[in-house]
Amino acid sequence: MGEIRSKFLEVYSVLKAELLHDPAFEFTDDSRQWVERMLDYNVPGGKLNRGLSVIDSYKLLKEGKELTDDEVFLACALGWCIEWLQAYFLVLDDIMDNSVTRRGQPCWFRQPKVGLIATNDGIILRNHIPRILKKHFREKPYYVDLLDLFNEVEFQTASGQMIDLITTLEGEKDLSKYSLPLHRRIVQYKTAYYSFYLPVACALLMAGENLENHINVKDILIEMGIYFQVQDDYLDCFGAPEVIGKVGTDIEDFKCSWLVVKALERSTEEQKKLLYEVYGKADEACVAKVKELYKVLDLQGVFAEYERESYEKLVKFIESHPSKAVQAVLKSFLAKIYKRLK
Ligand code: DMA
Ligand code: MG
Ligand code: MG
Ligand code: MG
Repeated sequence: MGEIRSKFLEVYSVLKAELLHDPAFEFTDDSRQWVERMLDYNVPGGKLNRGLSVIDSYKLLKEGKELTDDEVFLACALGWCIEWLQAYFLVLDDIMDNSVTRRGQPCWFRQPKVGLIATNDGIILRNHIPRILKKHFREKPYYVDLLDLFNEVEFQTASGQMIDLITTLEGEKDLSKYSLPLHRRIVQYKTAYYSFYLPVACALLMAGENLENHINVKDILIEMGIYFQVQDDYLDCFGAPEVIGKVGTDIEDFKCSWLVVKALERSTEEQKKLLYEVYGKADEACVAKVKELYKVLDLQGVFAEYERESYEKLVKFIESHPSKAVQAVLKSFLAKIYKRLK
């Protein structure tokens, strides 16, 4: 395991121990065990890309200067705040998307004795973030900006989730509303801000920067986040469940996925008619028909082309940035996700 990764995981244990002894709550053995199990189940089991990116980005912004132990700890703590935010969104997303597995194990709400208690666990996860920030950042000059950043990004993500969900309302399912601009709007809000802008924005604040001076960095990261969610949509159908750790539900859920938008664009009238009949049904045969059509329309090829084009565009966009340090941050991000299989 990389040195940063093991340091990062050490900090998880520290933060967890602090939260399990939070003086604002009189824990009983039962309640402490519940929170510990809930955290271990939902927070550290992912790729940790978002969290680790804070440390990577901060290092690159410091242009090779050795970080102090304190700086490493703080960058890790911010990274974990993003992983906590992600855990909160995923616990609730899996309920709303009626998903079965996540990160190679049953979704939290599917655990015996959890069920809809998972909604409150989501709220607990969300509330841990300001507690971590208060404990470790209260005295920092950028504390208010940090709180504001997490609040803004949470709002943007929840708003993206809302538009993702209301397009699938029973009785209002309408494929004719699905288009690239709608898809873009959904994924920009539900994914790009928290997954891409947030880690870099955290690193910039720690480095003493004013976020208002970095609007172009934000624009590049949003484009990268959109590309990342197109990959997620693609993997939902074409990824290997044992690699991505989850079984796709976008077709059953009538999601405005990049794949269905592309399928609509490329279908003949007859193929469209079929899609209108079978898309969004929790029925194996219907799902199989959608997947068959995706194959006939060569969406795998269309995606490969999209992936190549996006990569080239992003590299050009990054290279237009005046700062080499910022370019390095953005390029390291892009390298992590290009052609990802999970
Ligand atoms: C996820 O969208 C967005 C958030 C904010 C969790 P999604 O439902 O496509 O994610 P996943 O495929 O991981 O369930
Ligand atoms: Mg989901
Ligand atoms: Mg979802
Ligand atoms: Mg998905």
